Amino acid sequence: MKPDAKIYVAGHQGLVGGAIWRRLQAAGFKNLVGRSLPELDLRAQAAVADFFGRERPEYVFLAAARVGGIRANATFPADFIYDNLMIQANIIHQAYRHDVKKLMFLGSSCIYPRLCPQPMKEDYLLDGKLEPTNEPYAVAKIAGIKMCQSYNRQYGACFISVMPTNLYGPGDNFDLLDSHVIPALIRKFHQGKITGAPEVPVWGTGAPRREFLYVDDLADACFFLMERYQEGEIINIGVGQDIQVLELARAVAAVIGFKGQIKLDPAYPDGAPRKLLDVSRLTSLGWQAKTPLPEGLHKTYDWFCRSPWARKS
Ligand code: GFB
Repeated sequence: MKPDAKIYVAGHQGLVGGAIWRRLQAAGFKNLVGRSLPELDLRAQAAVADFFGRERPEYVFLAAARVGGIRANATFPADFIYDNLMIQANIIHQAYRHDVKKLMFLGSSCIYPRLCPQPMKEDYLLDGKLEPTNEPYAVAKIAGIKMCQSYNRQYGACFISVMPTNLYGPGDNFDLLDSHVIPALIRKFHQGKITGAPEVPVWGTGAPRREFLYVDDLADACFFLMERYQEGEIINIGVGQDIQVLELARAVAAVIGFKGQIKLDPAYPDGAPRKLLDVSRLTSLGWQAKTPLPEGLHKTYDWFCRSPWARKS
């Protein structure tokens, strides 16, 4: 990408899009385009066509999506499949129609089968049944991958798909019910600390294992791959290490200074037993995550304390 290239970051106010925007700015790109939801509803076909016609971006990062944690996915399956299918179909199709030079589609590690071998290689896509708590979201993301590959094959487009592992960091959603595990735990332990609660609930059995990538590392990997990766094959982005949910809860409690008990609540679902990505394709290209989990948790907690979320606690 040339320094004056026009780059559209779809979802630039979200966790991922915001981090990609910061990374591009740090690299000196000034011709960045973003639209908030009130300015442009990406589910609306005509509005997206009109936007591409006016702006004519040369590069697109497709980081706009409806996202949420295990409970949000299980509670709003229609929203997760509809919004994501519409957003990505509109953007991918208009990127083709308006000769976008390169597009990056951001997927998710939940595209892989629930019980596939660990760590999960890119080749395991569509090898088995998906995790039921997020199947509609995963199906939408798989459709996005297949759209990119189909436009490459039929029209010679350059649309690449990257699969990030579970993410966290500044700008995350800290809603107690609909967020992912790290922001939920940060807010719960913070509340527990300031109210002096004797215990804080942690959903599920605490046994599942997850891999967590700091969002600025993800943005760095996306920038790296946008410059260097041209293949139609998907590529995983992760750290190559995972942690049990109970261990994670202890680590978050330690960062925050919560001294009470952790109370597991098995009435809530565990979701997939383990999600660890095989990142050898990415490391062989020369990229590696930089932020260890404790450092990322500290940075995220600092951000949380300065955000309006802390005042809601
Ligand atoms: O982060 P999370 O919602 O995502 O949950 P998934 C991860 C694990 O943490 C699950 C447990 O085993 C949860 O039961 N957990 C413990 C909690 N306490 C909490 C809590 O207070 N809040 C939350 N949210 N979890 C999502 C998918 O699955 O991961 C999405 O539903 C997406 O589609 C995303 O792929 C990355 O890893 O289970």
